[in-house]
Amino acid sequence: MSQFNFTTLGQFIIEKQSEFPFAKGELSRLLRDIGIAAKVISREVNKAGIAEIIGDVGEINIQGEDVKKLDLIGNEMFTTVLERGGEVCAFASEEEDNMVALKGTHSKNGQYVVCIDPLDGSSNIDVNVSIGTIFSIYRRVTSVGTEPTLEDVLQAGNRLVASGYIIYGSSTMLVYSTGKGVNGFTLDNSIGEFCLSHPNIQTPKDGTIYSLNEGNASDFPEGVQKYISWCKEKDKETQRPYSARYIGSMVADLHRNLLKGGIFIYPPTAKAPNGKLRLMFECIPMAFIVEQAGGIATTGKERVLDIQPKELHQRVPVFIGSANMVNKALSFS
Ligand code: AHM
Ligand code: MG
Repeated sequence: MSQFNFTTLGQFIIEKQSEFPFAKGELSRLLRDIGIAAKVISREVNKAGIAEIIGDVGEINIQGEDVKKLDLIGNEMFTTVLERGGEVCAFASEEEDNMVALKGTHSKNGQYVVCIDPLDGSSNIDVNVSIGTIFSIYRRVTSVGTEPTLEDVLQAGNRLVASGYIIYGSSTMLVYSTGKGVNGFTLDNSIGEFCLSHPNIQTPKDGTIYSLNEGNASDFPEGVQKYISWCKEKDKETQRPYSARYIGSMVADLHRNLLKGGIFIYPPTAKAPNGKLRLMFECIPMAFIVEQAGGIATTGKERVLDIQPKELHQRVPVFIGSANMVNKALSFS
């Protein structure tokens, strides 16, 4: 293939629009806007080390600007881009207590609702370890032109229109799905474009990686403790012992497991009896991607995408990843 024969995210989105016969282009524009926000956040993430040199968070830097936390920058970036785009009427963010009705000129007429975790893996920001952005898109349930309500946001994952994530790692990648498979794009900084690098991602049915915060093991349910012990046993046929890999950034942990095959678990613990991860901002969007790639995502009791959310910041336990590995883990409980 010629080195000039690449597909950018923008081109790909437009090509795929024909798969939705009645699409008028709003979703395409929205996805393009998310891609733009991702590029700006990627730039800011790459500057993070330098920002520290010129001022600490909460201080005024030498240019007289407030030094903001990266997660707040991400939140502001998305609010601005979505408000200007006009396709979105309401937005909910891990950084905001309540749903935000957007105030752009066309926002009330927007058909879509976006949930976002602008910068996930916050404990890794200051130490140059991969972090990510997670997004999900729903169609509003209230009438276009009216004030959006919480009902527009609190929708089960099985009603998702699209979801995706951006990983700020050794390179920046955007991975998304509109329910017809999963595609991954790598940011080529030299041309400032996300280029299709991982078409039609399928996650292996089996894998040899288990990812969870084992420091909490004494607090885990018995079934999870037994599963971890099983992962560490020697067995040639099932390629055990498995490898333990845990970054502490959900996006990075799941991205690796998606490509290589693996299981990620955040079970209930004494400190977090419903698990730590948020249903709307982390579990649903990642579950959609993993299922679209052929994997499984469950709380241990039910499919993540079938949960009817009760509140914005609801937390749930999660077992997510390669189908055979998740089923095996569940067989211990
Ligand atoms: P955050 O939203 O405050 O960044 O927390 C979410 C992160 C996930 O990315 C990651 O999977 C998890 O917290 C790690 O938690 P722990 O440090 O308890 O292992
Ligand atoms: Mg988060």
